[in-house]
Amino acid sequence: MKKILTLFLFAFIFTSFIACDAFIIPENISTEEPVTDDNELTTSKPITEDLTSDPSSTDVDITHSQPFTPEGYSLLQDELESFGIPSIGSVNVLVFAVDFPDSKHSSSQASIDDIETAFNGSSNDLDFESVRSYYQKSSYDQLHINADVYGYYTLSKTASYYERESEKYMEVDPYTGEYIYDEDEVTHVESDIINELLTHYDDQINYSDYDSNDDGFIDGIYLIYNHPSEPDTDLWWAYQYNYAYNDLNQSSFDGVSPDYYTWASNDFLNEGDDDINARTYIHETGHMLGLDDYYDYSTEDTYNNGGLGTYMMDYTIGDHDPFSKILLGWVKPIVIESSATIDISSSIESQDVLLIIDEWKGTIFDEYLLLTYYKPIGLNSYDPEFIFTQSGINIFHVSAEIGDGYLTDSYYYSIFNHNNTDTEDKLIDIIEADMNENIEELGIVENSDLFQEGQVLNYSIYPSYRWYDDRLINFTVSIDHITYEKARITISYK
Ligand SMILES: [Ca+2]
Ligand SMILES: [Ca+2]
Ligand SMILES: [Ca+2]
Ligand SMILES: [Ca+2]
Repeated sequence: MKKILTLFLFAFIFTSFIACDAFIIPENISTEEPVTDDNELTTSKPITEDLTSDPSSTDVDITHSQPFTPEGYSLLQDELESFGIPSIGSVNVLVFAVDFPDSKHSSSQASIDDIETAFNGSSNDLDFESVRSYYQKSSYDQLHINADVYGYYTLSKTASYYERESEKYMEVDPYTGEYIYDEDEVTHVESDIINELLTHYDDQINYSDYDSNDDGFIDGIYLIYNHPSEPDTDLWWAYQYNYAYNDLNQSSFDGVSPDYYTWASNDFLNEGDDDINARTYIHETGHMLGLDDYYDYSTEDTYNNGGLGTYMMDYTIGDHDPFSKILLGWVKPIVIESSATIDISSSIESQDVLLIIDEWKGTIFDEYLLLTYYKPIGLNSYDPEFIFTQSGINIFHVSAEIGDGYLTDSYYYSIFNHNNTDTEDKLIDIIEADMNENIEELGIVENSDLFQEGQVLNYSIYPSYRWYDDRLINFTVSIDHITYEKARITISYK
Protein backbone atom coordinates (compact mmCIF):
# COMPACT_ATOMS: atom_id res chain seq x y z
CA MET A 1 0.00 0.00 0.00
CA LYS A 2 2.77 2.40 0.99
CA LYS A 3 4.58 1.79 -2.24
CA ILE A 4 1.47 2.39 -4.31
CA LEU A 5 0.87 5.63 -2.49
CA THR A 6 4.43 6.76 -3.03
CA LEU A 7 4.23 6.03 -6.71
CA PHE A 8 0.89 7.71 -6.88
CA LEU A 9 2.28 10.81 -5.20
CA PHE A 10 5.43 10.83 -7.28
CA ALA A 11 3.50 10.50 -10.47
CA PHE A 12 1.33 13.46 -9.61
CA ILE A 13 4.20 15.63 -8.52
CA PHE A 14 6.20 14.78 -11.57
CA THR A 15 3.24 15.17 -13.84
CA SER A 16 2.78 18.59 -12.43
CA PHE A 17 6.49 19.25 -12.51
CA ILE A 18 6.77 18.78 -16.22
CA ALA A 19 3.85 21.10 -16.64
CA CYS A 20 6.35 23.77 -15.72
CA ASP A 21 7.56 23.45 -19.30
CA ALA A 22 4.59 25.61 -20.02
CA PHE A 23 6.48 28.39 -18.36
CA ILE A 24 9.96 27.77 -19.70
CA ILE A 25 9.35 28.93 -23.20
CA PRO A 26 12.30 29.04 -25.58
CA GLU A 27 12.66 32.56 -26.85
CA ASN A 28 11.91 31.81 -30.46
CA ILE A 29 8.48 30.46 -29.66
CA SER A 30 5.87 33.11 -29.90
CA THR A 31 3.31 33.19 -27.16
CA GLU A 32 1.96 36.49 -28.39
CA GLU A 33 -1.66 36.59 -29.24
CA PRO A 34 -4.28 39.25 -28.96
CA VAL A 35 -5.85 39.79 -25.60
CA THR A 36 -9.55 39.23 -25.91
CA ASP A 37 -12.52 40.99 -24.50
CA ASP A 38 -14.19 38.46 -22.30
CA ASN A 39 -17.61 39.87 -21.97
CA GLU A 40 -18.83 36.52 -20.71
CA LEU A 41 -16.58 36.70 -17.69
CA THR A 42 -18.76 39.11 -15.80
CA THR A 43 -21.68 36.73 -15.64
CA SER A 44 -21.02 34.96 -12.33
CA LYS A 45 -23.71 35.39 -9.76
CA PRO A 46 -23.51 37.62 -6.71
CA ILE A 47 -23.37 35.63 -3.52
CA THR A 48 -24.60 38.03 -0.92
CA GLU A 49 -28.10 36.62 -0.36
CA ASP A 50 -27.71 35.29 3.17
CA LEU A 51 -25.32 37.93 4.44
CA THR A 52 -27.39 41.08 4.69
CA SER A 53 -29.86 39.40 7.01
CA ASP A 54 -27.19 38.58 9.58
CA PRO A 55 -28.29 40.37 12.77
CA SER A 56 -24.77 40.58 14.18
CA SER A 57 -23.65 42.74 11.25
CA THR A 58 -25.19 45.72 13.05
CA ASP A 59 -22.03 46.06 15.14
CA VAL A 60 -19.97 46.88 12.06
CA ASP A 61 -17.67 49.87 12.53
CA ILE A 62 -19.43 52.58 10.54
CA THR A 63 -16.17 54.24 9.58
CA HIS A 64 -15.62 51.27 7.30
CA SER A 65 -17.81 49.79 4.64
CA GLN A 66 -20.04 46.77 5.21
CA PRO A 67 -19.01 43.44 3.69
CA PHE A 68 -19.69 43.67 -0.02
CA THR A 69 -19.36 41.73 -3.24
CA PRO A 70 -17.33 43.78 -5.70
CA GLU A 71 -18.18 44.16 -9.37
CA GLY A 72 -16.27 45.03 -12.49
CA TYR A 73 -12.79 44.00 -11.44
CA SER A 74 -10.31 42.36 -13.80
CA LEU A 75 -9.91 38.57 -13.86
CA LEU A 76 -6.90 36.40 -14.66
CA GLN A 77 -7.81 35.94 -18.34
CA ASP A 78 -8.20 39.73 -18.71
CA GLU A 79 -4.60 40.12 -17.59
CA LEU A 80 -2.90 37.23 -19.41
CA GLU A 81 -1.37 37.84 -22.82
CA SER A 82 -2.87 34.55 -23.89
CA PHE A 83 -4.82 31.60 -22.55
CA GLY A 84 -6.42 28.54 -24.07
CA ILE A 85 -9.82 27.63 -22.66
CA PRO A 86 -12.13 30.51 -21.65
CA SER A 87 -13.08 30.11 -17.98
CA ILE A 88 -16.83 30.59 -18.42
CA GLY A 89 -19.22 29.30 -21.04
CA SER A 90 -19.54 26.25 -23.28
CA VAL A 91 -16.27 25.19 -24.84
CA ASN A 92 -15.57 22.47 -27.40
CA VAL A 93 -12.10 21.01 -27.24
CA LEU A 94 -10.35 18.56 -29.54
CA VAL A 95 -8.85 15.31 -28.28
CA PHE A 96 -6.63 13.32 -30.63
CA ALA A 97 -5.52 9.84 -29.64
CA VAL A 98 -2.36 8.97 -31.55
CA ASP A 99 -0.06 5.99 -31.85
CA PHE A 100 3.18 5.38 -33.69
CA PRO A 101 4.38 2.85 -36.30
CA ASP A 102 6.74 1.44 -33.64
CA SER A 103 4.29 1.80 -30.74
CA LYS A 104 0.91 0.71 -32.05
CA HIS A 105 -2.20 0.77 -29.94
CA SER A 106 -3.34 -2.66 -28.72
CA SER A 107 -6.48 -3.85 -26.98
CA SER A 108 -4.65 -3.96 -23.62
CA GLN A 109 -4.22 -0.18 -23.71
CA ALA A 110 -6.72 2.57 -23.02
CA SER A 111 -9.43 2.48 -25.65
CA ILE A 112 -11.11 5.38 -27.40
CA ASP A 113 -14.14 4.66 -25.20
CA ASP A 114 -11.94 5.05 -22.10
CA ILE A 115 -10.63 8.38 -23.38
CA GLU A 116 -14.17 9.47 -24.22
CA THR A 117 -15.18 8.62 -20.62
CA ALA A 118 -12.15 10.42 -19.14
CA PHE A 119 -13.17 13.63 -20.90
CA ASN A 120 -16.96 13.50 -21.23
CA GLY A 121 -18.09 10.87 -18.72
CA SER A 122 -20.54 11.56 -15.94
CA SER A 123 -19.35 11.39 -12.32
CA ASN A 124 -20.84 7.90 -12.04
CA ASP A 125 -18.66 6.60 -14.85
CA LEU A 126 -15.41 7.28 -12.96
CA ASP A 127 -14.10 6.90 -9.41
CA PHE A 128 -13.22 10.61 -9.35
CA GLU A 129 -14.50 12.81 -12.17
CA SER A 130 -14.14 13.34 -15.90
CA VAL A 131 -12.67 16.59 -17.23
CA ARG A 132 -16.20 17.69 -18.05
CA SER A 133 -17.90 16.72 -14.75
CA TYR A 134 -14.99 18.11 -12.71
CA TYR A 135 -15.11 21.53 -14.31
CA GLN A 136 -18.88 21.65 -14.21
CA LYS A 137 -18.74 21.12 -10.42
CA SER A 138 -15.67 23.20 -9.63
CA SER A 139 -16.97 26.17 -11.66
CA TYR A 140 -20.45 25.96 -10.07
CA ASP A 141 -21.89 25.03 -13.44
CA GLN A 142 -20.36 27.98 -15.28
CA LEU A 143 -17.78 26.15 -17.43
CA HIS A 144 -18.96 23.36 -19.72
CA ILE A 145 -16.20 21.52 -21.53
CA ASN A 146 -17.21 19.15 -24.30
CA ALA A 147 -14.47 17.04 -25.86
CA ASP A 148 -14.66 15.62 -29.37
CA VAL A 149 -12.41 12.59 -29.45
CA TYR A 150 -10.66 11.31 -32.60
CA GLY A 151 -8.32 8.38 -33.15
CA TYR A 152 -6.35 6.34 -32.75
CA TYR A 153 -4.50 7.91 -35.64
CA THR A 154 -1.10 6.44 -36.53
CA LEU A 155 1.45 9.21 -36.97
CA SER A 156 3.76 9.22 -39.97
CA LYS A 157 6.94 9.07 -37.90
CA THR A 158 8.12 6.65 -35.25
CA ALA A 159 8.11 7.20 -31.50
CA SER A 160 11.89 6.85 -31.49
CA TYR A 161 12.19 9.61 -34.13
CA TYR A 162 10.06 11.97 -32.02
CA GLU A 163 12.03 11.10 -28.91
CA ARG A 164 15.31 11.96 -30.64
CA GLU A 165 13.96 15.25 -32.00
CA SER A 166 12.54 16.16 -28.62
CA GLU A 167 15.87 15.54 -26.92
CA LYS A 168 17.55 17.87 -29.41
CA TYR A 169 14.88 20.52 -28.86
CA MET A 170 15.11 20.33 -25.07
CA GLU A 171 18.90 20.24 -24.89
CA VAL A 172 20.25 22.89 -22.56
CA ASP A 173 23.75 24.28 -22.20
CA PRO A 174 24.90 22.96 -18.82
CA TYR A 175 26.74 26.19 -18.04
CA THR A 176 24.32 28.89 -19.19
CA GLY A 177 21.05 26.98 -18.84
CA GLU A 178 20.03 28.25 -22.29
CA TYR A 179 18.43 26.13 -24.99
CA ILE A 180 21.06 25.36 -27.61
CA TYR A 181 19.11 23.87 -30.52
CA ASP A 182 19.56 25.18 -34.04
CA GLU A 183 16.25 26.36 -35.49
CA ASP A 184 17.20 25.15 -38.96
CA GLU A 185 17.95 21.63 -37.81
CA VAL A 186 15.48 20.98 -35.02
CA THR A 187 11.78 20.68 -35.26
CA HIS A 188 9.15 20.99 -32.52
CA VAL A 189 7.68 17.52 -32.15
CA GLU A 190 4.21 18.23 -30.77
CA SER A 191 3.69 21.13 -33.18
CA ASP A 192 4.59 18.85 -36.09
CA ILE A 193 2.12 16.30 -34.76
CA ILE A 194 -0.60 18.94 -34.41
CA ASN A 195 0.03 20.05 -38.00
CA GLU A 196 -0.21 16.49 -39.28
CA LEU A 197 -3.43 15.86 -37.34
CA LEU A 198 -5.18 19.09 -38.29
CA THR A 199 -4.28 18.49 -41.93
CA HIS A 200 -5.48 14.89 -41.82
CA TYR A 201 -8.83 15.73 -40.19
CA ASP A 202 -9.41 18.99 -42.06
CA ASP A 203 -12.17 17.51 -44.26
CA GLN A 204 -14.00 16.07 -41.24
CA ILE A 205 -13.65 18.92 -38.76
CA ASN A 206 -14.57 22.57 -38.98
CA TYR A 207 -11.91 23.93 -36.66
CA SER A 208 -13.65 27.27 -36.27
CA ASP A 209 -16.19 25.40 -34.07
CA TYR A 210 -13.38 25.09 -31.51
CA ASP A 211 -12.71 28.78 -30.93
CA SER A 212 -15.54 29.66 -28.55
CA ASN A 213 -14.17 33.12 -27.70
CA ASP A 214 -13.44 34.05 -31.35
CA ASP A 215 -9.84 35.07 -30.74
CA GLY A 216 -8.60 33.19 -33.82
CA PHE A 217 -7.09 30.35 -31.79
CA ILE A 218 -8.42 26.87 -31.13
CA ASP A 219 -9.28 26.89 -27.40
CA GLY A 220 -7.75 23.54 -26.51
CA ILE A 221 -6.12 20.53 -28.15
CA TYR A 222 -5.31 17.38 -26.17
CA LEU A 223 -2.83 14.91 -27.65
CA ILE A 224 -3.18 11.50 -25.96
CA TYR A 225 -0.28 9.39 -27.14
CA ASN A 226 0.13 5.65 -27.07
CA HIS A 227 3.54 5.26 -25.47
CA PRO A 228 4.50 4.35 -21.91
CA SER A 229 4.98 7.37 -19.68
CA GLU A 230 8.66 7.64 -18.77
CA PRO A 231 9.35 10.20 -16.05
CA ASP A 232 13.06 10.40 -16.90
CA THR A 233 12.44 11.57 -20.48
CA ASP A 234 11.34 14.99 -21.63
CA LEU A 235 8.82 13.77 -24.16
CA TRP A 236 7.00 10.84 -22.59
CA TRP A 237 5.28 12.70 -19.84
CA ALA A 238 2.37 15.13 -19.39
CA TYR A 239 2.51 18.87 -19.85
CA GLN A 240 0.75 21.86 -21.28
CA TYR A 241 2.58 23.91 -23.87
CA ASN A 242 1.99 26.15 -26.87
CA TYR A 243 2.04 25.45 -30.60
CA ALA A 244 5.43 26.66 -31.83
CA TYR A 245 4.83 27.81 -35.40
CA ASN A 246 2.21 30.55 -35.13
CA ASP A 247 4.79 33.27 -35.81
CA LEU A 248 5.35 31.64 -39.21
CA ASN A 249 1.83 32.67 -40.20
CA GLN A 250 1.13 29.44 -42.00
CA SER A 251 -0.96 27.50 -39.57
CA SER A 252 -4.53 28.52 -40.25
CA PHE A 253 -7.13 25.77 -40.46
CA ASP A 254 -10.67 26.92 -41.27
CA GLY A 255 -9.50 30.41 -40.28
CA VAL A 256 -8.22 29.49 -36.82
CA SER A 257 -4.81 28.42 -35.52
CA PRO A 258 -3.69 25.94 -32.89
CA ASP A 259 -2.11 27.33 -29.73
CA TYR A 260 -2.66 25.78 -26.28
CA TYR A 261 -2.32 22.02 -26.11
CA THR A 262 -1.88 19.28 -23.55
CA TRP A 263 0.42 16.36 -24.29
CA ALA A 264 -0.15 13.27 -22.13
CA SER A 265 0.24 9.51 -22.33
CA ASN A 266 -2.78 7.22 -22.31
CA ASP A 267 -0.96 5.59 -19.36
CA PHE A 268 -2.25 8.34 -17.08
CA LEU A 269 -5.74 6.92 -17.52
CA ASN A 270 -4.56 3.84 -15.64
CA GLU A 271 -2.83 5.57 -12.76
CA GLY A 272 -3.68 4.56 -9.19
CA ASP A 273 -6.59 2.29 -8.31
CA ASP A 274 -9.22 3.98 -10.46
CA ASP A 275 -10.73 2.21 -13.43
CA ILE A 276 -10.30 5.39 -15.45
CA ASN A 277 -8.24 8.23 -14.00
CA ALA A 278 -8.65 11.66 -15.61
CA ARG A 279 -6.84 13.69 -12.91
CA THR A 280 -3.78 14.48 -15.01
CA TYR A 281 -5.96 15.83 -17.83
CA ILE A 282 -7.96 17.84 -15.26
CA HIS A 283 -4.76 19.37 -13.87
CA GLU A 284 -3.42 20.24 -17.32
CA THR A 285 -6.77 21.81 -18.14
CA GLY A 286 -6.05 24.18 -15.23
CA HIS A 287 -3.01 25.36 -17.21
CA MET A 288 -5.12 25.66 -20.39
CA LEU A 289 -7.26 28.09 -18.33
CA GLY A 290 -4.16 30.07 -17.38
CA LEU A 291 -3.58 28.83 -13.81
CA ASP A 292 -0.09 28.41 -12.37
CA ASP A 293 1.21 25.37 -10.54
CA TYR A 294 1.10 25.83 -6.78
CA TYR A 295 3.61 23.18 -5.79
CA ASP A 296 7.26 23.89 -5.19
CA TYR A 297 9.48 23.19 -8.24
CA SER A 298 12.58 23.86 -6.19
CA THR A 299 13.23 22.91 -2.59
CA GLU A 300 16.84 24.10 -2.91
CA ASP A 301 15.97 27.58 -1.69
CA THR A 302 15.88 28.25 2.03
CA TYR A 303 12.47 29.97 1.92
CA ASN A 304 9.17 29.51 0.10
CA ASN A 305 9.04 25.73 0.30
CA GLY A 306 6.31 23.14 0.28
CA GLY A 307 3.95 24.84 -2.18
CA LEU A 308 0.28 25.03 -1.32
CA GLY A 309 0.13 21.51 0.10
CA THR A 310 -3.08 20.24 -1.51
CA TYR A 311 -5.75 21.02 -4.15
CA MET A 312 -5.78 20.53 -7.93
CA MET A 313 -2.96 22.88 -8.97
CA ASP A 314 -0.60 21.35 -6.42
CA TYR A 315 -1.34 17.67 -5.90
CA THR A 316 -3.62 17.06 -8.87
CA ILE A 317 -6.40 16.17 -6.46
CA GLY A 318 -9.49 17.74 -4.90
CA ASP A 319 -11.31 20.87 -5.90
CA HIS A 320 -9.65 23.99 -7.25
CA ASP A 321 -8.65 26.29 -4.38
CA PRO A 322 -10.70 29.46 -3.77
CA PHE A 323 -7.97 31.77 -5.11
CA SER A 324 -8.04 30.02 -8.49
CA LYS A 325 -11.84 30.21 -8.51
CA ILE A 326 -11.69 33.96 -7.91
CA LEU A 327 -9.06 34.35 -10.66
CA LEU A 328 -11.27 32.49 -13.12
CA GLY A 329 -14.45 34.37 -12.18
CA TRP A 330 -16.23 31.32 -10.76
CA VAL A 331 -16.74 33.04 -7.41
CA LYS A 332 -16.85 36.65 -6.36
CA PRO A 333 -15.35 37.16 -2.93
CA ILE A 334 -17.17 38.82 -0.06
CA VAL A 335 -14.78 41.65 0.74
CA ILE A 336 -14.21 42.47 4.41
CA GLU A 337 -12.34 45.70 5.21
CA SER A 338 -13.98 46.53 8.53
CA SER A 339 -15.22 44.63 11.57
CA ALA A 340 -18.01 42.19 10.79
CA THR A 341 -19.59 38.92 11.78
CA ILE A 342 -20.66 36.76 8.92
CA ASP A 343 -22.08 33.31 8.28
CA ILE A 344 -20.65 31.29 5.39
CA SER A 345 -21.49 27.93 3.89
CA SER A 346 -18.93 25.42 2.64
CA SER A 347 -17.08 26.08 -0.59
CA ILE A 348 -18.43 22.83 -2.04
CA GLU A 349 -22.06 23.76 -1.38
CA SER A 350 -21.82 27.49 -2.02
CA GLN A 351 -19.65 30.18 -3.60
CA ASP A 352 -18.87 31.80 -0.22
CA VAL A 353 -15.30 33.06 0.13
CA LEU A 354 -14.20 35.90 2.42
CA LEU A 355 -11.48 38.24 1.18
CA ILE A 356 -10.06 40.09 4.19
CA ILE A 357 -7.91 43.11 3.50
CA ASP A 358 -6.96 46.51 4.95
CA GLU A 359 -8.51 48.35 2.04
CA TRP A 360 -10.08 46.97 -1.17
CA LYS A 361 -8.49 48.79 -4.09
CA GLY A 362 -10.75 47.39 -6.79
CA THR A 363 -8.43 44.53 -7.72
CA ILE A 364 -7.92 40.89 -6.81
CA PHE A 365 -4.26 41.28 -7.81
CA ASP A 366 -3.28 42.37 -4.32
CA GLU A 367 -2.25 40.95 -0.95
CA TYR A 368 -5.04 39.67 1.30
CA LEU A 369 -6.34 36.72 3.30
CA LEU A 370 -8.96 34.36 1.88
CA LEU A 371 -11.20 32.32 4.15
CA THR A 372 -13.44 29.39 3.24
CA TYR A 373 -15.41 26.74 5.07
CA TYR A 374 -13.79 23.49 3.90
CA LYS A 375 -15.71 20.21 3.88
CA PRO A 376 -14.33 16.82 2.80
CA ILE A 377 -17.28 16.17 0.50
CA GLY A 378 -17.87 16.25 -3.25
CA LEU A 379 -14.64 16.98 -5.15
CA ASN A 380 -12.77 16.95 -1.82
CA SER A 381 -13.85 13.43 -0.83
CA TYR A 382 -11.23 11.50 -2.80
CA ASP A 383 -7.49 10.92 -2.27
CA PRO A 384 -7.58 11.25 1.54
CA GLU A 385 -3.79 10.88 1.86
CA PHE A 386 -3.27 14.27 0.25
CA ILE A 387 -6.20 16.37 1.32
CA PHE A 388 -8.02 17.43 4.49
CA THR A 389 -10.38 14.71 5.68
CA GLN A 390 -12.16 16.85 8.28
CA SER A 391 -14.22 20.00 8.10
CA GLY A 392 -12.80 23.32 9.23
CA ILE A 393 -11.93 26.82 8.23
CA ASN A 394 -9.16 27.16 5.66
CA ILE A 395 -7.37 30.51 5.71
CA PHE A 396 -5.01 31.46 2.89
CA HIS A 397 -2.45 34.25 2.62
CA VAL A 398 -2.47 35.44 -1.00
CA SER A 399 0.04 37.79 -2.56
CA ALA A 400 -1.19 38.19 -6.13
CA GLU A 401 0.34 41.47 -7.26
CA ILE A 402 1.13 41.57 -10.98
CA GLY A 403 4.46 42.93 -12.15
CA ASP A 404 6.06 43.10 -15.56
CA GLY A 405 5.50 39.44 -16.30
CA TYR A 406 8.65 37.39 -16.25
CA LEU A 407 10.66 37.56 -13.04
CA THR A 408 14.30 37.74 -14.04
CA ASP A 409 15.53 36.15 -10.81
CA SER A 410 13.06 33.28 -11.02
CA TYR A 411 12.88 30.45 -13.52
CA TYR A 412 9.16 30.18 -13.00
CA TYR A 413 7.27 32.03 -15.73
CA SER A 414 4.19 33.83 -14.40
CA ILE A 415 2.49 37.20 -14.58
CA PHE A 416 2.53 37.33 -10.78
CA ASN A 417 5.28 38.91 -8.70
CA HIS A 418 5.19 35.83 -6.48
CA ASN A 419 5.04 32.13 -7.16
CA ASN A 420 5.06 29.00 -4.99
CA THR A 421 8.55 27.99 -6.08
CA ASP A 422 11.29 30.53 -5.59
CA THR A 423 10.11 34.00 -4.62
CA GLU A 424 10.60 35.24 -1.07
CA ASP A 425 6.86 35.01 -0.37
CA LYS A 426 4.36 32.61 -1.84
CA LEU A 427 1.64 33.47 -4.31
CA ILE A 428 -0.77 31.39 -2.21
CA ASP A 429 -0.06 29.88 1.17
CA ILE A 430 -2.23 28.04 3.69
CA ILE A 431 -1.97 29.55 7.18
CA GLU A 432 -1.50 26.51 9.40
CA ALA A 433 -3.75 26.63 12.46
CA ASP A 434 -1.39 24.21 14.24
CA MET A 435 1.52 26.62 13.60
CA ASN A 436 3.97 23.71 13.05
CA GLU A 437 4.86 24.77 9.46
CA ASN A 438 4.69 21.20 8.24
CA ILE A 439 3.52 22.36 4.83
CA GLU A 440 6.82 24.24 4.45
CA GLU A 441 8.70 21.17 5.66
CA LEU A 442 6.82 18.30 4.04
CA GLY A 443 4.79 19.89 1.27
CA ILE A 444 1.53 18.38 2.43
CA VAL A 445 -1.41 19.51 4.55
CA GLU A 446 -2.70 17.90 7.74
CA ASN A 447 -6.15 18.25 9.32
CA SER A 448 -4.75 20.37 12.15
CA ASP A 449 -4.00 23.12 9.60
CA LEU A 450 -7.72 23.92 9.50
CA PHE A 451 -9.05 26.43 12.03
CA GLN A 452 -11.72 25.16 14.41
CA GLU A 453 -14.32 26.77 16.66
CA GLY A 454 -12.73 29.03 19.28
CA GLN A 455 -9.47 29.61 17.41
CA VAL A 456 -8.48 33.18 16.60
CA LEU A 457 -5.88 34.15 13.99
CA ASN A 458 -3.62 37.00 15.12
CA TYR A 459 -4.46 36.25 18.76
CA SER A 460 -4.24 32.63 19.92
CA ILE A 461 -2.98 31.49 16.52
CA TYR A 462 0.06 33.41 15.23
CA PRO A 463 -0.39 36.25 17.76
CA SER A 464 1.63 38.74 15.68
CA TYR A 465 0.66 37.87 12.15
CA ARG A 466 2.18 40.10 9.47
CA TRP A 467 1.72 41.13 5.86
CA TYR A 468 4.72 40.35 3.67
CA ASP A 469 6.07 43.89 3.97
CA ASP A 470 6.36 43.15 7.69
CA ARG A 471 3.46 45.32 8.87
CA LEU A 472 1.41 43.69 11.63
CA ILE A 473 -2.08 42.91 10.37
CA ASN A 474 -4.60 45.07 12.22
CA PHE A 475 -7.47 42.60 12.57
CA THR A 476 -8.21 39.28 14.22
CA VAL A 477 -10.15 36.48 12.57
CA SER A 478 -12.15 34.47 15.02
CA ILE A 479 -13.97 31.21 14.36
CA ASP A 480 -17.08 31.72 16.51
CA HIS A 481 -19.15 28.69 15.71
CA ILE A 482 -19.28 25.86 13.18
CA THR A 483 -22.35 23.76 12.38
CA TYR A 484 -22.78 21.43 9.43
CA GLU A 485 -24.64 24.13 7.51
CA LYS A 486 -22.73 27.30 8.42
CA ALA A 487 -19.61 28.70 9.98
CA ARG A 488 -19.82 32.00 11.85
CA ILE A 489 -16.71 34.16 11.55
CA THR A 490 -15.93 37.46 13.25
CA ILE A 491 -13.33 39.81 11.86
CA SER A 492 -12.37 42.54 14.35
CA TYR A 493 -10.32 45.48 13.13
CA LYS A 494 -8.33 47.32 15.76
CA1 LIG B 1 -11.90 21.78 -41.89
CA1 LIG C 1 -9.98 30.69 -28.72
CA1 LIG D 1 11.02 26.58 -3.05
CA1 LIG E 1 0.57 21.96 10.07
